Amino acid sequence: MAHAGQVRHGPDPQYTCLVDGVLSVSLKLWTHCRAATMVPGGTSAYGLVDDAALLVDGEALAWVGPRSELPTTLLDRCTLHHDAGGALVTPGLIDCHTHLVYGGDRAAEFEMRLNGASYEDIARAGGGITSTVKATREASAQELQASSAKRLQQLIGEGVTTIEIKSGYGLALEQERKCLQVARTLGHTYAVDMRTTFLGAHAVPPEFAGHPDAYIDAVFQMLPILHAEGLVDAVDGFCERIAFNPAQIERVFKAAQALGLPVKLHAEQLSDSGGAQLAARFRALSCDHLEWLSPEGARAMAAAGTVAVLLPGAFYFLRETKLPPMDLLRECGIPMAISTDCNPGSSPCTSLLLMLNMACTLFRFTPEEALAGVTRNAAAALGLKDRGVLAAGLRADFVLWDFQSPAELSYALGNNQRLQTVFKGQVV
Ligand code: DI6
Ligand code: FE
Repeated sequence: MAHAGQVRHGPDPQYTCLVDGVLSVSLKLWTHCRAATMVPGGTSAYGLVDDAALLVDGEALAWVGPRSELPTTLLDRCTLHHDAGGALVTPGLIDCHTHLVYGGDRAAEFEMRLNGASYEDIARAGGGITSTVKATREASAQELQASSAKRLQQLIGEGVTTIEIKSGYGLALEQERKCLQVARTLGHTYAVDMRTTFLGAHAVPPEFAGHPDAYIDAVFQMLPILHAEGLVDAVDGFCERIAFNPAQIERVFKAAQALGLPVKLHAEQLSDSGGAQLAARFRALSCDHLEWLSPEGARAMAAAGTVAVLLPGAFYFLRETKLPPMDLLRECGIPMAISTDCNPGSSPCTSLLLMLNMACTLFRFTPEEALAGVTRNAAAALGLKDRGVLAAGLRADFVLWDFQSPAELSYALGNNQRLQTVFKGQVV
């Protein structure tokens, strides 16, 4: 049984020292742990370091490696020494694809379906994505903030230190702004780094019913305004028969490109519409879902360095049967990430740990691939180079777990054994 968080104070908490030329007021040390650094290419799986030491300088890792190799010059300069009690340490988890800010829920719709109602019955009763758009529009920013905070806290409770939240349930300028502002505020309120993605091209709102191109015109106008307000880190779209076609998405991507914003795409979830090739042409950070990805789409993604984000929660919840082409993704060397897709319609899920398990059981990820999927590759899916592995110079975001081996993170179904989270060098 690990007992993390025991703190031993050094000789002088104000001790000042120099690491790599940077003057620091305090260095913090974690020892008595196994570190799954997730640094690729090493000899050990998971970049595992037994009996590791992690040295934190401010918000960054200053040194990571075997404790026996920690230079005594650095050891002498530590002001705080945390005994990790034999814990497993991983990078902070990254949930790289969520629609976490929304109003209402769709539990009644779920129940109706299980009582025999058809999709049309539900649509006639005002259900589906339209009902979430209505509930989101009706909710005040404060109400959205409160309901979204509960979901966010569940993810943070599982060691999530970076999260992406998409808009896409407002579908009008002031409503999309409200949702993105709520996401930004959540990021300032909780110990988590927030990335916001504009998903104006998620669905055609009721006032544009039958006129998707006119709605894309509106999206085209919203994007620069929201970007100028500092609310947009990336741009996403839903390329699907039931949403927008590649030509419509291309217009949105061109608008993003003109602003220097990176793009991502919900692609090939329910059919192969060539979204992956389109996204690759725009050097997309990621293509997400991908159950119907073709070999041509995969090759285009590989050439563009686009990450595949796989979403086992949506696959499970929609009772899909077409598996993403895992062997093709591996053969093409495409980095694979995993995320909750937290949304009220297709994946009402606030457990990234459950997604690790489902990625293994449903999609046949190895546990090592799964952990890379919520750390190193999830960082790449967000275009972030400063996190996702434990290495000197990167952000000091890491999690202590009461586990022996990293495979337990995927194996321990519904069993969250998080002991401690360190976010930007601070225990939270
Ligand atoms: N793909 C999905 O599965 C969700 N959005 C998307 O682009 C569904 C969203 C919903 O039903 O509310
Ligand atoms: Fe999604």
